[in-house]
Amino acid sequence: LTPRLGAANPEAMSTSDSAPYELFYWPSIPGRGEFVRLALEDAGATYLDVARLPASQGGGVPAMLALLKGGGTGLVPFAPPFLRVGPLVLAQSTNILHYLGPRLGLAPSDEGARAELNQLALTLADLVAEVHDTHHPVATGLYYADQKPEALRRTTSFVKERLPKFLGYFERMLERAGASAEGLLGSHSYVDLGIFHVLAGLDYAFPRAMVAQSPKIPGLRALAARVAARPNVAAYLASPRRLAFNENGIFRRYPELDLE
Ligand SMILES: N[C@@H](CCC(=O)N[C@@H](CS)C(=O)NCC(=O)O)C(=O)O
Repeated sequence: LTPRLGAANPEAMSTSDSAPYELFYWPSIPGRGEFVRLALEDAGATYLDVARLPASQGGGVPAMLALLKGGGTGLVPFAPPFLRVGPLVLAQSTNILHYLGPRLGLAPSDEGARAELNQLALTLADLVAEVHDTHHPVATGLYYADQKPEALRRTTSFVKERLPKFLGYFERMLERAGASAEGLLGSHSYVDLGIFHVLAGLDYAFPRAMVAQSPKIPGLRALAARVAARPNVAAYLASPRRLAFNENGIFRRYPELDLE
Protein backbone atom coordinates (compact mmCIF):
# COMPACT_ATOMS: atom_id res chain seq x y z
CA LEU A 1 0.00 0.00 0.00
CA THR A 2 1.34 3.39 -0.98
CA PRO A 3 0.38 6.25 1.28
CA ARG A 4 -0.88 9.37 -0.45
CA LEU A 5 2.28 11.35 -0.14
CA GLY A 6 3.74 13.78 -2.61
CA ALA A 7 1.19 16.51 -3.05
CA ALA A 8 -0.47 16.99 -6.40
CA ASN A 9 -1.58 20.31 -4.94
CA PRO A 10 1.00 21.97 -2.68
CA GLU A 11 -1.64 24.51 -1.59
CA ALA A 12 -3.49 21.69 0.12
CA MET A 13 -0.83 21.07 2.76
CA SER A 14 -1.90 21.01 6.38
CA THR A 15 0.41 23.79 7.55
CA SER A 16 2.73 26.36 6.09
CA ASP A 17 5.69 24.06 6.81
CA SER A 18 3.97 21.44 4.64
CA ALA A 19 3.42 18.72 7.25
CA PRO A 20 0.98 16.17 5.82
CA TYR A 21 -2.49 15.76 7.25
CA GLU A 22 -2.75 12.56 9.29
CA LEU A 23 -5.98 10.61 8.91
CA PHE A 24 -6.76 7.90 11.47
CA TYR A 25 -9.42 5.32 10.62
CA TRP A 26 -9.98 1.57 10.73
CA PRO A 27 -7.72 0.15 7.99
CA SER A 28 -10.07 -2.46 6.50
CA ILE A 29 -13.30 -0.56 5.83
CA PRO A 30 -14.18 2.61 3.88
CA GLY A 31 -16.77 3.61 6.50
CA ARG A 32 -16.87 7.18 7.78
CA GLY A 33 -13.17 7.62 7.10
CA GLU A 34 -14.03 7.67 3.41
CA PHE A 35 -15.73 11.06 3.66
CA VAL A 36 -12.45 12.57 4.83
CA ARG A 37 -10.28 10.51 2.49
CA LEU A 38 -12.34 11.59 -0.55
CA ALA A 39 -11.97 15.25 0.39
CA LEU A 40 -8.20 14.91 0.78
CA GLU A 41 -7.88 12.94 -2.45
CA ASP A 42 -10.11 15.25 -4.49
CA ALA A 43 -8.09 18.26 -3.35
CA GLY A 44 -4.79 16.52 -4.09
CA ALA A 45 -3.76 17.05 -0.47
CA THR A 46 -0.73 15.42 1.07
CA TYR A 47 -1.89 13.06 3.80
CA LEU A 48 -0.96 9.92 5.64
CA ASP A 49 -3.54 7.20 6.22
CA VAL A 50 -1.85 6.35 9.49
CA ALA A 51 -3.58 3.13 10.57
CA ARG A 52 -2.81 1.64 7.15
CA LEU A 53 0.90 2.32 7.40
CA PRO A 54 3.27 -0.26 8.88
CA ALA A 55 4.31 0.07 12.52
CA SER A 56 7.88 0.66 11.28
CA GLN A 57 6.58 3.97 9.86
CA GLY A 58 4.69 4.87 13.03
CA GLY A 59 1.43 3.47 11.68
CA GLY A 60 -0.99 0.64 12.32
CA VAL A 61 -4.05 0.30 14.54
CA PRO A 62 -1.96 0.51 17.75
CA ALA A 63 -0.87 4.03 16.76
CA MET A 64 -4.55 4.96 16.34
CA LEU A 65 -5.59 3.32 19.61
CA ALA A 66 -2.83 5.17 21.47
CA LEU A 67 -4.45 8.49 20.51
CA LEU A 68 -7.91 7.18 21.40
CA LYS A 69 -6.50 6.35 24.83
CA GLY A 70 -5.34 9.93 25.28
CA GLY A 71 -1.75 9.63 24.16
CA GLY A 72 -1.82 12.78 22.05
CA THR A 73 -2.19 16.52 22.39
CA GLY A 74 -5.54 18.32 22.36
CA LEU A 75 -8.92 16.69 22.75
CA VAL A 76 -9.14 12.91 22.92
CA PRO A 77 -11.35 11.60 20.11
CA PHE A 78 -14.31 9.41 21.11
CA ALA A 79 -14.10 7.31 17.93
CA PRO A 80 -12.42 7.20 14.51
CA PRO A 81 -12.23 8.89 12.08
CA PHE A 82 -10.00 11.63 13.38
CA LEU A 83 -7.50 13.95 11.78
CA ARG A 84 -4.27 15.19 13.29
CA VAL A 85 -3.16 18.61 12.12
CA GLY A 86 -0.18 19.79 14.15
CA PRO A 87 -1.34 19.96 17.77
CA LEU A 88 -5.02 19.58 16.80
CA VAL A 89 -6.73 16.20 16.91
CA LEU A 90 -10.16 16.62 15.32
CA ALA A 91 -12.86 13.95 15.44
CA GLN A 92 -16.45 13.63 14.14
CA SER A 93 -16.40 13.08 10.39
CA THR A 94 -18.63 16.07 9.61
CA ASN A 95 -16.63 18.33 11.90
CA ILE A 96 -13.42 17.26 10.16
CA LEU A 97 -14.99 18.19 6.81
CA HIS A 98 -16.16 21.52 8.22
CA TYR A 99 -12.54 22.22 9.18
CA LEU A 100 -10.96 20.93 5.96
CA GLY A 101 -13.55 22.31 3.53
CA PRO A 102 -12.26 25.88 3.23
CA ARG A 103 -8.62 24.75 3.42
CA LEU A 104 -9.06 22.29 0.56
CA GLY A 105 -11.20 24.54 -1.62
CA LEU A 106 -14.22 22.33 -1.01
CA ALA A 107 -16.45 24.82 0.80
CA PRO A 108 -17.80 28.27 0.02
CA SER A 109 -16.11 31.28 1.57
CA ASP A 110 -19.37 32.76 2.86
CA GLU A 111 -20.03 31.83 6.51
CA GLY A 112 -23.77 31.33 6.02
CA ALA A 113 -23.20 29.09 3.02
CA ARG A 114 -20.67 27.08 5.05
CA ALA A 115 -23.31 26.54 7.75
CA GLU A 116 -25.73 25.38 5.05
CA LEU A 117 -23.09 22.99 3.78
CA ASN A 118 -22.60 21.68 7.31
CA GLN A 119 -26.36 21.19 7.60
CA LEU A 120 -26.43 19.05 4.45
CA ALA A 121 -23.38 17.08 5.59
CA LEU A 122 -24.93 16.44 9.01
CA THR A 123 -28.10 15.20 7.32
CA LEU A 124 -25.99 12.83 5.24
CA ALA A 125 -24.31 11.65 8.45
CA ASP A 126 -27.78 10.97 9.92
CA LEU A 127 -28.52 8.76 6.91
CA VAL A 128 -25.23 6.91 7.44
CA ALA A 129 -26.12 6.30 11.10
CA GLU A 130 -29.46 4.85 10.02
CA VAL A 131 -27.71 2.58 7.52
CA HIS A 132 -25.53 1.32 10.37
CA ASP A 133 -28.63 0.65 12.45
CA THR A 134 -30.17 -1.58 9.76
CA HIS A 135 -27.68 -4.31 10.69
CA HIS A 136 -27.14 -3.21 14.30
CA PRO A 137 -30.59 -2.11 15.50
CA VAL A 138 -30.28 -3.47 19.05
CA ALA A 139 -26.68 -2.84 20.09
CA THR A 140 -23.47 -1.74 18.40
CA GLY A 141 -21.59 -4.09 20.73
CA LEU A 142 -23.46 -7.19 19.57
CA TYR A 143 -22.78 -9.14 16.38
CA TYR A 144 -25.21 -8.90 13.48
CA ALA A 145 -25.89 -12.62 14.01
CA ASP A 146 -27.25 -11.76 17.46
CA GLN A 147 -29.84 -9.30 16.14
CA LYS A 148 -31.03 -10.68 12.82
CA PRO A 149 -34.84 -10.56 13.36
CA GLU A 150 -34.59 -6.96 14.62
CA ALA A 151 -32.30 -6.10 11.71
CA LEU A 152 -34.90 -7.35 9.26
CA ARG A 153 -37.62 -5.23 10.91
CA ARG A 154 -35.40 -2.18 10.95
CA THR A 155 -34.32 -2.66 7.34
CA THR A 156 -37.92 -3.07 6.20
CA SER A 157 -38.76 0.33 7.62
CA PHE A 158 -35.51 1.84 6.38
CA VAL A 159 -36.01 0.71 2.80
CA LYS A 160 -39.71 1.61 2.70
CA GLU A 161 -39.66 4.94 4.50
CA ARG A 162 -36.31 6.37 5.49
CA LEU A 163 -34.25 5.67 2.37
CA PRO A 164 -36.78 7.33 0.00
CA LYS A 165 -37.22 10.22 2.43
CA PHE A 166 -33.47 10.95 2.67
CA LEU A 167 -32.79 10.47 -1.05
CA GLY A 168 -35.85 12.53 -2.01
CA TYR A 169 -34.64 15.31 0.25
CA PHE A 170 -31.19 15.46 -1.35
CA GLU A 171 -32.68 15.25 -4.84
CA ARG A 172 -34.92 18.25 -4.02
CA MET A 173 -31.98 20.22 -2.64
CA LEU A 174 -30.09 19.53 -5.87
CA GLU A 175 -33.07 20.68 -7.95
CA ARG A 176 -33.20 23.82 -5.82
CA ALA A 177 -29.54 24.51 -6.66
CA GLY A 178 -30.56 24.76 -10.33
CA ALA A 179 -29.87 22.96 -13.59
CA SER A 180 -26.44 24.53 -14.07
CA ALA A 181 -25.27 23.76 -10.51
CA GLU A 182 -22.16 21.63 -10.17
CA GLY A 183 -23.18 20.41 -6.74
CA LEU A 184 -25.74 20.60 -3.95
CA LEU A 185 -24.72 24.10 -2.97
CA GLY A 186 -24.04 25.41 -6.46
CA SER A 187 -20.32 24.86 -6.82
CA HIS A 188 -18.60 21.58 -6.03
CA SER A 189 -18.09 20.90 -2.31
CA TYR A 190 -17.27 18.12 0.13
CA VAL A 191 -20.95 17.23 0.48
CA ASP A 192 -21.00 16.20 -3.20
CA LEU A 193 -18.14 13.81 -2.48
CA GLY A 194 -20.19 12.51 0.44
CA ILE A 195 -23.22 11.92 -1.80
CA PHE A 196 -20.99 9.90 -4.12
CA HIS A 197 -19.78 7.72 -1.24
CA VAL A 198 -23.23 7.19 0.24
CA LEU A 199 -24.78 6.22 -3.12
CA ALA A 200 -21.90 3.79 -3.73
CA GLY A 201 -22.44 2.30 -0.29
CA LEU A 202 -26.20 2.06 -0.71
CA ASP A 203 -25.76 0.40 -4.13
CA TYR A 204 -23.51 -2.14 -2.44
CA ALA A 205 -25.74 -2.80 0.57
CA PHE A 206 -29.22 -2.53 -0.92
CA PRO A 207 -28.93 -3.16 -4.67
CA ARG A 208 -32.61 -4.06 -5.13
CA ALA A 209 -33.92 -1.05 -3.26
CA MET A 210 -31.51 1.23 -5.13
CA VAL A 211 -32.66 -0.09 -8.51
CA ALA A 212 -36.17 0.91 -7.44
CA GLN A 213 -35.00 4.32 -6.15
CA SER A 214 -32.77 5.23 -9.08
CA PRO A 215 -35.47 6.61 -11.44
CA LYS A 216 -36.46 9.05 -8.66
CA ILE A 217 -32.96 10.45 -8.18
CA PRO A 218 -31.63 11.32 -11.66
CA GLY A 219 -29.93 14.45 -10.34
CA LEU A 220 -28.06 12.61 -7.59
CA ARG A 221 -27.02 9.89 -10.04
CA ALA A 222 -25.63 12.48 -12.43
CA LEU A 223 -23.90 14.24 -9.54
CA ALA A 224 -22.24 10.98 -8.41
CA ALA A 225 -21.08 10.30 -11.98
CA ARG A 226 -19.55 13.79 -12.17
CA VAL A 227 -17.73 13.21 -8.88
CA ALA A 228 -16.38 9.83 -10.03
CA ALA A 229 -15.06 11.48 -13.21
CA ARG A 230 -13.13 14.21 -11.40
CA PRO A 231 -9.49 13.44 -12.27
CA ASN A 232 -8.17 13.12 -8.71
CA VAL A 233 -11.20 11.09 -7.62
CA ALA A 234 -10.95 8.81 -10.67
CA ALA A 235 -7.23 8.24 -9.96
CA TYR A 236 -8.01 7.48 -6.33
CA LEU A 237 -10.82 5.06 -7.19
CA ALA A 238 -8.44 3.13 -9.45
CA SER A 239 -5.71 3.02 -6.80
CA PRO A 240 -5.08 0.53 -3.97
CA ARG A 241 -5.83 3.35 -1.52
CA ARG A 242 -9.54 2.82 -2.23
CA LEU A 243 -10.95 0.12 0.07
CA ALA A 244 -13.76 -2.20 -0.99
CA PHE A 245 -17.04 -2.32 0.91
CA ASN A 246 -17.34 -5.40 3.07
CA GLU A 247 -19.38 -6.95 5.87
CA ASN A 248 -17.34 -5.35 8.67
CA GLY A 249 -18.25 -1.84 7.67
CA ILE A 250 -21.27 0.45 7.71
CA PHE A 251 -22.52 -0.53 4.25
CA ARG A 252 -22.97 -4.31 4.36
CA ARG A 253 -24.54 -6.63 1.85
CA TYR A 254 -26.65 -9.29 3.51
CA PRO A 255 -28.92 -11.06 0.98
CA GLU A 256 -31.68 -11.32 3.61
CA LEU A 257 -31.65 -7.52 4.05
CA ASP A 258 -31.58 -6.76 0.32
CA LEU A 259 -35.24 -5.79 0.25
CA GLU A 260 -37.14 -4.11 -2.53
N1 LIG B 1 -20.50 10.62 14.69
C1 LIG B 1 -19.18 10.04 14.54
C2 LIG B 1 -19.31 8.53 14.61
C3 LIG B 1 -17.99 7.87 14.79
C4 LIG B 1 -18.14 6.36 14.80
O1 LIG B 1 -19.19 5.79 15.14
N2 LIG B 1 -17.05 5.68 14.43
C5 LIG B 1 -17.08 4.23 14.36
C6 LIG B 1 -16.45 3.76 13.09
S1 LIG B 1 -17.32 4.43 11.70
C7 LIG B 1 -16.32 3.65 15.54
O2 LIG B 1 -15.20 3.19 15.43
N3 LIG B 1 -16.98 3.66 16.69
C8 LIG B 1 -16.45 3.15 17.90
C9 LIG B 1 -17.39 3.44 19.05
O3 LIG B 1 -18.41 4.12 18.83
O4 LIG B 1 -17.10 2.95 20.14
C10 LIG B 1 -18.55 10.50 13.22
O5 LIG B 1 -19.29 10.93 12.31
O6 LIG B 1 -17.32 10.47 13.07
